[in-house]
Amino acid sequence: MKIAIMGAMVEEITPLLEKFGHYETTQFADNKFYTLKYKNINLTIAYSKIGKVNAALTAGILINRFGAQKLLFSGVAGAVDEALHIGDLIAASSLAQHDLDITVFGHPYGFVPESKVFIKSDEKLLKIAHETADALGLTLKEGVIATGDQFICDGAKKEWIKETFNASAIEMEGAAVAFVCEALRVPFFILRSISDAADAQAGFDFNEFLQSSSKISADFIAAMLDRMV
Ligand code: 3QA
Repeated sequence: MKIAIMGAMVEEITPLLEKFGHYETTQFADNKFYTLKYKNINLTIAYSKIGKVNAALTAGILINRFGAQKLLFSGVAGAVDEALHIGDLIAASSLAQHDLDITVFGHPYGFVPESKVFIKSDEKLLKIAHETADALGLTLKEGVIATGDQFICDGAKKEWIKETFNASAIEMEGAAVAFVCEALRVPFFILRSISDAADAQAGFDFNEFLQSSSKISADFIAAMLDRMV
């Protein structure tokens, strides 16, 4: 079984590289891909760099060049749902692009012709995630994750995204990964741990909690992997 684990920033995958210790590094498309064998799994780990274009490129390479048959994303996000606090875990039930706007032609936000607004995460991977949370005694929330090429640090913008997409959390890569995986028929799972509340304080909180929340997410993904071997 070939599995890929992806993050956007180096901080998001460092806990995983440290956990596995040994890996081979391959350079491709101005990026680095870390491959290793873990039990019966051929694992490739990479961080894409920030944003939807980078995320789509890396997801495509993980699938087409490294042969990933499942893709797990680990990282941090801004909370939209007030019930989500720093360090909490949220799994995407579905994902949408909040910055995609051709509404002047009568289409809903996040929609382009021949596509759709929301992409659903793989049910089997969501089930494994909930089993993992139960086994560890952790709370794993599930909700819509909204993605766009903007670091949201503004209450009004956050409210708009919440209302328009019924989103629980926002970030900058998840929906890009989801669309690539859906088109290439690869089951995916997007996990985020909250680093900030996407409000006026978000820049400060993000810097403060990037590392700790990245670790919470990465540890959970590693535990999930152990249920998949
Ligand atoms: C933010 C990272 C990007 O990959 C998306 C973090 C956490 N809080 C968010 C928010 N709005 C949107 N996304 C997020 N990730 C990149 S900017 C910081 C780069 O600094 C999720 C996320 N409120 C690098 C050093 O210069």
